Amino acid sequence: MRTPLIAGNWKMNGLSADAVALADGVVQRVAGLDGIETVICPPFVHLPGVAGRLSDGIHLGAQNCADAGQGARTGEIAADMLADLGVRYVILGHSERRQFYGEDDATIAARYAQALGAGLRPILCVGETLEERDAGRTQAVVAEQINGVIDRLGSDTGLGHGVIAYEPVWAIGTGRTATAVQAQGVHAFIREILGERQPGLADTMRLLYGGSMKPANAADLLAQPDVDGGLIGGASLDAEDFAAICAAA
Ligand code: 3PY
Repeated sequence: MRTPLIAGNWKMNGLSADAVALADGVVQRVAGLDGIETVICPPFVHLPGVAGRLSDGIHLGAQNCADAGQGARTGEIAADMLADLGVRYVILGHSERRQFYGEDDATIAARYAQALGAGLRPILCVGETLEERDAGRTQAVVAEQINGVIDRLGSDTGLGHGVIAYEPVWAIGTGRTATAVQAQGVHAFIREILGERQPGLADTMRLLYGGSMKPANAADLLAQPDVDGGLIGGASLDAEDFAAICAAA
């Protein structure tokens, strides 16, 4: 039995007062919901402010972590610094990181290892571009992104501590969403990959759908047997919308 997980990716939005108000709004609406786990991932600078507002079952997440431990890495944030603030989850390999900051499977794997070392739970994002989907390469791309991380982690991967988010790039920030059938198809394929890598993992690892999930389409997506939750972009900036998605999980 996989507990549904709904994570809000606030991206680079909000000043400190906005972050606290949004966190309060989410806690107010979501705290009473049983049987689901909720994560909110504010920008780094708002983590301490938001940390003080959360309640049971609502966890703190970060949007990235460094690919190395503390030291000479100007502008980066080490995984243990996040753990120290009470962060439990960390998004890794989001398509915006791959697209705008050149992150590839090697750096994402290094970040993943750092996250595990600090006791964080990585949310590994994978997904194809529209060109790749149109060329029939969705499965190849997703498999390459997952195996590209697992292969670099070595034998005791600790993969089961993490979560995978399937986020088709063409559905991120575009308002377009994969249909429930498209999402289910890729999620089922990801379970196959996991089963081949580690027996048992296919049944236990949670797979989230991300890419313009909103109250209007959440129930349909979340009803799919291999969709265990969502990584929510724009709709996570509205406490009511985010809570409605949580309620649908
Ligand atoms: C989106 O829904 O746009 C996202 O990028 C979620 O991470």
